[in-house]
Amino acid sequence: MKVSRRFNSTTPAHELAEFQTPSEKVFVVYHMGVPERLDPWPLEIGGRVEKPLRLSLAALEALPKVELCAFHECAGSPLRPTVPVRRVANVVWRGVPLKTVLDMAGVARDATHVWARGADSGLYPPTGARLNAYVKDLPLEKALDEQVLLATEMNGAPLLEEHGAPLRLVVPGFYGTNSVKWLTEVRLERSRADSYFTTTLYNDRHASPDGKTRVPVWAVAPNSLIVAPSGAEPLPAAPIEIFGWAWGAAEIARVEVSVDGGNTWRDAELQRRRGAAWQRFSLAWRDVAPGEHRILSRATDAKGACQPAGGARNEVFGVTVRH
Ligand SMILES: Nc1nc2c(c(=O)[nH]1)N[C@H]1C(S)=C(S)[C@@H](COP(=O)(O)O)O[C@H]1N2
Ligand SMILES: [Mo]
Repeated sequence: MKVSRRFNSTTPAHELAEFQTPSEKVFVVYHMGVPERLDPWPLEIGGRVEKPLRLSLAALEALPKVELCAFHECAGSPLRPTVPVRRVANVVWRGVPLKTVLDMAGVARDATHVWARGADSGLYPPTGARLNAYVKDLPLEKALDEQVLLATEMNGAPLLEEHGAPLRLVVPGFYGTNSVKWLTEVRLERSRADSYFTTTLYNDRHASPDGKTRVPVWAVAPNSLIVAPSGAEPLPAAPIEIFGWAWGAAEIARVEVSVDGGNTWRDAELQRRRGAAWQRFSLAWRDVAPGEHRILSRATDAKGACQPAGGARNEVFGVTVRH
């Protein structure tokens, strides 16, 4: 395994001004390292299918492709699932819908989950575990969503090695951990994958009502961040545009902004969602008093789920600014 300079990189919120995040600002995360490129690349579709397939990259290239723009969010360290990292981007992906190849292989009637395997293996430094693959799983229903891609391109260019070249899964609406890079195998199964990264790590207890049931780190909870003002520089003269991005598995229906550390909240203007992309919010802040201010943003999705004040990876975002 190779380790690149951008291992677990995070782009600060104030650098995420563009709707489409330029590739050099897209965070890079991997657990064990970047695997050597295999040639030919072995993509297998197996398990509970009518006809197992082995597809070359050329055969995959020949299938109809889809392009879509989707937010991409890392869930943060699986060892610290309640610590927010706001490692997020908004990316244009291009590839063949996973559904196309699952239909070619024929989904068996008893299949319920898709297991996806990456070519990387080795030491996971935070726990000392040695693993023979990166394996994740998805409910079959999600895997059959036409937006789930076998992606070969990112932001209009071939995937970079560190982003999973030559082939990765992209699962819009689910945390980045599910978008398996360096994808070599897709299996249909009747249960969740019994892998280190599915059933040992990446299961939240804190997210369940009783605090004990394990909730897979799949669908992204509503979240937001403030791009400007940044806190790095003194504030310009009023009115100041407070702006940022909000995203989640469900469309965000409302973003509130506080300029007094959460005592009072104002509704921000919010763009409607396009596809699975993040949504811009903004608020003109006119009554800016001299001194220090704590600005917060809080997103609520169309199902009524709201960012909590603390204790979760999607807790309310804050930035401290001076005037
Ligand atoms: N094969 C493989 N795929 C992987 C990972 C990994 O360690 N190995 N890390 C996952 C995690 S935790 C995230 S957040 C995303 C990051 O994708 P990016 O580096 O392209 O932004 O890849 C996911 N896919
Ligand atoms: Mo991640």
